[in-house]
Amino acid sequence: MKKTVLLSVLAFAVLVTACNLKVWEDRKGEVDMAKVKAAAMVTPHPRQLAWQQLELTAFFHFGINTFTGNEWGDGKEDPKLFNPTQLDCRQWVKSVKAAGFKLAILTAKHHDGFCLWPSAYTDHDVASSSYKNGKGDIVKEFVDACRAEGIKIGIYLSPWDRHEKTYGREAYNDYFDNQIREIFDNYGPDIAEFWFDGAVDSEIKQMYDWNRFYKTIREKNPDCVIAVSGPDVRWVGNESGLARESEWSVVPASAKNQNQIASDFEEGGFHYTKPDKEIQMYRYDSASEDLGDRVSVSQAEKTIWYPAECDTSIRPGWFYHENQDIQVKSLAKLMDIYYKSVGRNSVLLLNIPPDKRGLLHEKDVERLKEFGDTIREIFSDNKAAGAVRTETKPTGDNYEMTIELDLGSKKSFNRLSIGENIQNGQRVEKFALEVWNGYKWKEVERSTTIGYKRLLKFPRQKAQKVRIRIVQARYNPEISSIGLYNSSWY
Ligand code: FUL
Repeated sequence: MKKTVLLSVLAFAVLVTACNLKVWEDRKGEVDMAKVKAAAMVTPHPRQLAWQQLELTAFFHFGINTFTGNEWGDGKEDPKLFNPTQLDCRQWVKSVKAAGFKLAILTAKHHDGFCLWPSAYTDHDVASSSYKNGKGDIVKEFVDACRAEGIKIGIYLSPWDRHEKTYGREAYNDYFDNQIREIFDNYGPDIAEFWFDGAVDSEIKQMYDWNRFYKTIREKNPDCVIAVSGPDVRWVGNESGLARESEWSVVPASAKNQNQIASDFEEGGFHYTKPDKEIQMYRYDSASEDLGDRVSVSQAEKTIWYPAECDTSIRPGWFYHENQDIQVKSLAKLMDIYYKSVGRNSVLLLNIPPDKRGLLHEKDVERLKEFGDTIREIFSDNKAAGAVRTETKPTGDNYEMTIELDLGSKKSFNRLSIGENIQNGQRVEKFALEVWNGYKWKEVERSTTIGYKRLLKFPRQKAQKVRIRIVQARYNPEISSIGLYNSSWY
């Protein structure tokens, strides 16, 4: 009996060690150190930095689908169906604000082409609906609510339009560009994020004039980030809200415009970096696990700052469906998503779909509150606040260094929050958390990238001295923040 227990303990220890070692395993492939170092020098544009610092952003999928029960409308819906009875955008915005969200994005036009504002360019809009006898304007109510609550404004416009007759022709580029202008002129200019969905499932092929749309947005508000099918913010590659174990904000330039042609948009001029065919060779799929690693930046002609956004819905669907009221994600699930998105160098974009009344459902509101309260509770008491910090100079080809914290007295903690000064780039590739157990340093956890923020969960430790050991970096590491927290549940 004793032997079995001993063997199981041993097997478990071997397994844990093996898993730990795997974290630092390098992908096989050619590495060009000059390119790796060059990637460490790539820095964010101020608008990208401001966006990264938001951490939590909200998505509101609301439209004709809310009333038909569809996820993708075909554009043939009767606009009269759109009729929220108790619309209150203030309630949406207040709920997400209370949970710590800093920006909210509204689906002003989804694939069905139905516009939530009275557009001068189509009749397939709120002006043809029953809502306020066609006198309503959801986009206006939404931006007013955001401004009143001090929440940044985001607008989603689907390039794929299943209603608009010009779709598939050059004239559609005029239509779409006009709508972007209309949004900025009527509801801007303080739109902080513009979201161009990459989804399309159509026989009709539209050649989008992306550079024209980007130029319009830059003209209207240079501080606005353009996301997904845009040059500033990258879709993480899944709709589960999960970033990669190693999430790089510096990636090959060919990762841009993942779903479209690989045109390269730059301030002051646009050009095609390579013919499409060649790009395919080094083209990284948006879901590729290796995006941004040493091998991938070594193959890249050029690397760019293109940080990841993790989108997911609090329910199975993006739009509200009554039968999903019992499928609102659990607090545990949301917290797991938080650690694997915000805690992995990404921004979380969480969708909470307003219902037919035009309100966030009570269940979702309650879950949002729990989510916000839990994050606040865990991360409000930093055990490393006021710690004495000493660090060694980076040495060798791997820029190894240690940062030691003396907490003043023994403290208990089981969460680490660590951040790099990304204004100067993202550099750390491998690091470990260690604690002084009285006679030697004990390794608690190994991890890879840090970037803007990395959160680690590990068994509770009690120690006065804590050390971050940077094992491998692309250039001199600059660790700007270290927090230690003690969480009872999540
Ligand atoms: C996808 C769309 O097809 C979904 O309906 C949803 O809007 C999601 C955020 O993006 O591409």
